[in-house]
Amino acid sequence: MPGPDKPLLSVLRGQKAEKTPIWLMRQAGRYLPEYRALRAEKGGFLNLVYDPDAAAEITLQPIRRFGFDGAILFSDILIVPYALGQDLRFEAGEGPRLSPPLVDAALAGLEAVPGRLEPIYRTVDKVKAALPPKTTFLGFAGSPWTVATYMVAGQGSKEQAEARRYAYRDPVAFQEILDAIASMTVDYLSGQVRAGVEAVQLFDSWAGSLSPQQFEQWVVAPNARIVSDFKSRHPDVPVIGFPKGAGGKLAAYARGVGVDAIGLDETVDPAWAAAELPDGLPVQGNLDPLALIAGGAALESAVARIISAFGERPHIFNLGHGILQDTPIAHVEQLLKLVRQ
Ligand code: 1CP
Repeated sequence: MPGPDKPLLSVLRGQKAEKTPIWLMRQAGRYLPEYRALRAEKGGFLNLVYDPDAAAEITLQPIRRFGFDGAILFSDILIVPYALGQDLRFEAGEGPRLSPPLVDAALAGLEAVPGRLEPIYRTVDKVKAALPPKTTFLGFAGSPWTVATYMVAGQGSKEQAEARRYAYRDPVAFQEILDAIASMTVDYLSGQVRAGVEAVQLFDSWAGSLSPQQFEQWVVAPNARIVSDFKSRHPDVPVIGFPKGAGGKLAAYARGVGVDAIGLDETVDPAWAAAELPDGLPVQGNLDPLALIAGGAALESAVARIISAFGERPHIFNLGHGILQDTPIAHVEQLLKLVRQ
C-alpha cells in the first residue's frame, strides 16, 4: 500500500500535501543534454522507445537531475496505432508518420500487432527496479480522439481538419476507429500497471478543436469508457485526465469521465478552476511553458499565483503542456526551488 511516503500518489488519492508535488509533462526529452546524447547514439526516437535499457535510462534522467515527485514512462501516444497495425516512423525535423493513413485505407484492413506493446512493459519493469521509493511512477496513453487525429491524417494536422472532415463524412467508421483505440488503450494501460506503474495519465492534446456536441461524443464518452474498463481491472490505480484546450467544458469532462484528477492547460484561470471543478477533485497544472523559459520574476509570480489559487484543493504542480526544447536547465531548477519553498 502506498503510504504518505509517495507525495504525488497521495495527492492523486485526494489528500492535500504540505509541499506541492511536482513533475513536468515531457520532462524526459530534448531540453536535456543527456537525452540528446543518447538519442544521437541510438539514431532516432523509435530506437530509444524500443530499447528498454535506453527508454528506462531516459525515464530516470530527469529524476536523477531534478528529483521530481513523478517519473513518466518514456514512450509515445503513437505506440497504440503501431500496435493496431499502422507503420510508424519519426524522421528528424518531420514529426511522426503513420501509414497507411485511414483517410486512404479502412481500419478493417489493418492487422493488429499487440506484441508491439511488450517492449514498453520491459521498460516499466526496469524503471520500477531503479526508482527512488518516494517517486511515483506514471504510465500514460493518448485518448481516442487525439490518437485518431494522427491515425486518420497519418501525421499531425492543422486544427485536426482531416479527422473532423472524415467524421462528418463517415461517422460510423470514425466511431469504429475510436472504439478500436479505446480497447487497445485499456489493454496497454493495464499492461503498464501489471509491469509496475502506479497511476496513469490520458493525454487528449487536441480536445480543444471540437464543438460541445463532438466533445461529448469523442472526448467524454470514449474516455469514460476507458476509465470504467480500466477501473474494473485496477480499481485502486488513479487516472489523470488531460483534455487540453477544453476550457469551459472542463467541468463536464470531470463529471462525465470519472477521472481521479484533472490536468489543466495554461489557458485555464486557476481561480475559475478552483471554484468550478467538483469539490475535492485533485488538479494538476498549469504553468505556461513560456513562463518557464522566461524565468526570473515572471516565473516567480506565475508560480505564486498558481500555488495560492489551488491552496484549498489537492494540487500537483505541472506545466500547462509539454516542456519546450529551449527551456534552460537553470529555470527548471528555479521552478523546483519555488514550488518546494
Ligand atoms: O527526440 C525527439 O525528436 C522525439 C520527441 C518526442 C518525445 C521526447 C516525441 C515525438 N515523443 C516523445 C515522448 C513523449 N510523448 C512522452 C514521454 C516522455 C515525457 O513526457 O517526458 C509523452 C507523454 C508523449 C506524449 C505525446 N506524443 C503527445 C501528447 C502530449 C502532448 O505533448 O500534447 C502527443 C500529441 C505526441 C505525438 C508526438 N510524438 C512526438 C512528436 C514530435 C509528437 C507531436 C507531433 C505533433 O505536434 O503533431
